[in-house]
Amino acid sequence: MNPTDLRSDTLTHPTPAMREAMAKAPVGDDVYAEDPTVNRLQELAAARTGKEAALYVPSGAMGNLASILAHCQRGDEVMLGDKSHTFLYEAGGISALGGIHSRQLPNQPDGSLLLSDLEAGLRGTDSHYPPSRLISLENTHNRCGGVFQPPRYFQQVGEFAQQHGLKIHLDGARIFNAAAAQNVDVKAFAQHVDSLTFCLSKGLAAPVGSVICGTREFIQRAHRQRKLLGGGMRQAGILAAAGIVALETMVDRLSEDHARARALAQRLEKMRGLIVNTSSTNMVFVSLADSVPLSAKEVAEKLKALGVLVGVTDSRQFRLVTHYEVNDADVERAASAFAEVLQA
Ligand code: TLP
Repeated sequence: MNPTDLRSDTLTHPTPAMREAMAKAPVGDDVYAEDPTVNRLQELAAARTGKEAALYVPSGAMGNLASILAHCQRGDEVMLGDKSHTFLYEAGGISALGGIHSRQLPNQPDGSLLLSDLEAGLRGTDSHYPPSRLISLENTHNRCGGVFQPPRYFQQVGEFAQQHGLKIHLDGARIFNAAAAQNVDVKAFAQHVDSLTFCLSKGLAAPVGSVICGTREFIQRAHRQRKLLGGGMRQAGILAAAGIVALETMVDRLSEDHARARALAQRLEKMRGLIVNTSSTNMVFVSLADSVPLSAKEVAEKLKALGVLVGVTDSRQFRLVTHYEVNDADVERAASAFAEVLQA
């Protein structure tokens, strides 16, 4: 029996339809922009987000990095959340490779940055300061619990950025989850930002890749950065074909993952020894109560022995992520395994 893998939605495998599309995909050299399948994916992504153009990149981390490098010069400052993926989990790429200074502002429980913090974070023109150039947002917000911010928030930050001559990048790795949770179109977010990256290889189940979307001129600059980072791929249509299937067939089912995350949270919150910290979209963050003598790592080992894999986010906390390969029986299996390990 396959394990129930709740560690991440990145663990999904390509669907049979994706494998078939990959096998049949017409391909060319994408560094020459001659791969018809990559070109089709990029056109589809641009149309979906309401942007002029799009660029296929190997990963979400490269999407964010190439975008931020395309917006900023060395020494420029980006304002971003202290719990943002770019700040915490992208190996410090923006500073290591771009010389870009990061200004970390506190992420609020919904993953947003307060307008008052952005205002206070603005640098003046004094030559002591790095120039404020960019605001980087994240929706859904991973480390804040898979939580989401509404389109209205993006409108407000968009107006603020315009007033102050700043650009906005959105790490929309899971932007389709944010849209599904609020029953809105992704354009509702995209229209207020200068660039966004979304991932095909998370809840949408494609094996590889993310897409950067923005103006044609911005995408040309991001294209140069992708090359600089070694992300220019050749017959990448083999991979992009799965991305097309992901966009065309996997977006509308995301609310199923959200319903299962809710069902799982409801089961877990009734258990002695567990505290559900957050449950939103396809993620549940849950902590061990003080009464539990085991660490999260030890509990995770015991769950593994029962066929349930969970993410350990700190010494007392887990992240559980639902996705295409998690069905109702998996939710039941995960809840029962927690009950057995904690004797709750
Ligand atoms: N997130 C991964 C881990 O790196 C934590 C996960 O399992 O959730 N932005 C956001 C919001 C992400 O959650 C991730 C991946 C990325 C960017 C980076 O994407 P990849 O892994 O494709 O580089």
